[in-house]
Amino acid sequence: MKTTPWHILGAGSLGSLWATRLARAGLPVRLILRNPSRLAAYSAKGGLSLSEQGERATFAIPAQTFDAQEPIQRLLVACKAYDAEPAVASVASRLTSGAEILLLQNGLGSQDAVAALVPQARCIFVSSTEGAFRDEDFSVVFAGQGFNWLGDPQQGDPPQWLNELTGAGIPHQWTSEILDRLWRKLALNCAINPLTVLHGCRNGELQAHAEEVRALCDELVRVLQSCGQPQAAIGLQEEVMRVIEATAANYSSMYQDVAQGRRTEISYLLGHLCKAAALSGCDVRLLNRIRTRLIDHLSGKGLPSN
Ligand code: NAD
Ligand code: KPL
Repeated sequence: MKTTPWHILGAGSLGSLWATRLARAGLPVRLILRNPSRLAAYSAKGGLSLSEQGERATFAIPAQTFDAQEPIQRLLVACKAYDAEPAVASVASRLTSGAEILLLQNGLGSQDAVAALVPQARCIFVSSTEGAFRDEDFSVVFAGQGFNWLGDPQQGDPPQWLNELTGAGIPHQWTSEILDRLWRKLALNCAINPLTVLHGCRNGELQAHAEEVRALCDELVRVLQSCGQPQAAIGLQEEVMRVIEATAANYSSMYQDVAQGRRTEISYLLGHLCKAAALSGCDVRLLNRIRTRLIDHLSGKGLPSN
C-alpha cells in the first residue's frame, strides 16, 4: 500500500522538528515553502538539519511552493497562529476530499478560522509542549522534550496514522478533550507570558510578583468557568506556580518574541481570552488592563499589537 505523504506547511522551528523526525523514520515528507526565493535558498542548503543531544543530521526532504500540483491528503500546519489561515488558503485547492489537517498553533482562534475555511477537511488540533528553535536557516535545535496531545473537537475516531508518529519517535496521545488541553495551556500562557514581558523578566522572577499572578489566576479561573471550560480551571493557580518554578531560568516564548522584534501571538492568547470573557459576560478587569498595557508596550516597540 502506498504511504500518504506528510505535507508540512511552514518549515520553521516546530515544522522542521516534525519534518526531520518523520523523514528520519523513512516516511514520505514534502515541505511547502513560502515562495520561490525560499525554495531556492532551501535547495542551495541541500536539506533540513536537526540537532538533538549534540548530534546534527541533515535530511534532503523534497520541497515545493504552494502552487505545486501534487494533491494534499495530510497537511501539518506549522505556521504561527496569525499565518495559519492565509497559509492554508494558499493550498486549499490542492486538498483532496477527506483531507486531514493537523494544526500545531498555540492559543485558540486560528484553528476555528482554518476549519471554517476548509469545511471539507478534517481538522485535528494539536497541543504541543515540545520546544525547538532555529539556529540558522533550515536548521532546527530540539531544545525541550515535551508531549503532543492530538484530538478532533468534532469527536471522530483516532486516525490510523498515529502509529507513524510512534515510529518517528514523536511523543503523542489522542485525546477526546483536546479543547480542555488547549484552554489550559492558553490560561497558563496568559498567566505567565504577558507579565514576563511587562516586568522584563525570566519566568522565575514572577515569584516576586506572586500577588499579581494569584489575582490573574483568579480571573482566569472565572473566565474558564464562565465559558464552559471548568475542567481547564481545576488547580490552575497551583500549576502556574509550579511552571514558574520549573522554568525559572527560562524566558517565556512571548518575552523571546518581543526581545527579538518578532510579532507575538497575543490575539490568540490574551486577545482570545478577553473576547471569550466579554461574550460570556465575565468581568475581567485585570486581564483587560494587562492586555492594554501589553498592546501599549508592543506599539512602543513598533511591533504589531494583533
Ligand atoms: P516559526 O516562526 O519558527 O515557524 C513558522 C514558519 O511558517 C516560518 O518558517 C514561516 O516562514 C512559515 N510560514 C508562514 N506563512 C507561510 C506560508 N504561507 N507558507 C509557507 N510557510 C509559511 O514558528 P514556530 O516556533 O515553529 O511556531 C509555530 C507554532 O507552534 C506557533 O503557534 C507556536 O506558538 C507553536 N509552538 C511552538 C513551539 C516551539 O518550541 N517553537 C512549541 C510549542 C508550540
Ligand atoms: O509555554 C510557555 C511559553 O513560554 O510559551 C511557558 C513556559 C509554559 C510559559 O507560559
